[in-house]
Amino acid sequence: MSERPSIIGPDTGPEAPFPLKMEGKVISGFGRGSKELGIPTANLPVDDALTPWIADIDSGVYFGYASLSPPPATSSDASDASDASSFATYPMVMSIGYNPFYKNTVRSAEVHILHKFPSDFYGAHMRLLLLGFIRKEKDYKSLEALVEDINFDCEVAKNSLRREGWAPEKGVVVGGEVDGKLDVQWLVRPLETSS
Ligand code: ADP
Ligand code: RBF
Ligand code: MG
Repeated sequence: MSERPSIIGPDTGPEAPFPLKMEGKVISGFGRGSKELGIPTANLPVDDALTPWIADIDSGVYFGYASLSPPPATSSDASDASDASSFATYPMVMSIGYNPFYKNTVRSAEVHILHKFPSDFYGAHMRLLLLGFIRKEKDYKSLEALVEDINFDCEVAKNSLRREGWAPEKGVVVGGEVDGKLDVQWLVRPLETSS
């Protein structure tokens, strides 16, 4: 694998055109067994009308934060803010594109959340705050090479997000250690109920 940076962007925080926002309900993907590879990806519908920027950005790998409502229950959850109406926030890596390895004909948006969940969350409302671009999407000679690159993407995201300029205040990100300055209000604001 060719050398690539293990951290993205200046310490001060995200730069234009970021942050970019996207939200929707988690749908079934291509069912290719990403989960069996250890990299489940929560898919969102790609709707150019709701997210006009998506048609204009490069296909490739992005990173940032995802929030989920309702977040799947975890055994250590008793005291945190994960009731049915609130959002929990996690670091994520995301692929936007045609997955040349699989030669898709429609553009997909799929998110691997850097957190181990005890159960699936199809149908949950997911919000995404994209903060940076890691690399363009590639074709691969083998599944192993694809998985190796994705695992490196996860490390890049973790390294990049654990800086003050890229992290919200402590307590907001599940498992987060950094007390940062990033505004993630959009991710956790209450869902608008259609009435
Ligand atoms: P699909 O082809 O339906 O997208 P995947 O094998 O990619 O199937 O699995 C995705 C599903 O796994 C998500 O929709 C979600 O419900 C669940 N899931 C569990 N853990 C994670 C995680 N850490 N990141 C993303 N999705 C996860
Ligand atoms: N698919 C590709 O064909 N090329 C890529 O470069 C690529 N990069 C990805 C990066 C990340 C972080 C993720 C989560 C997925 C990526 N995918 C890519 C999509 C991958 O093919 C898809 O998740 C499969 O379902 C994995 O089996
Ligand atoms: Mg998926």
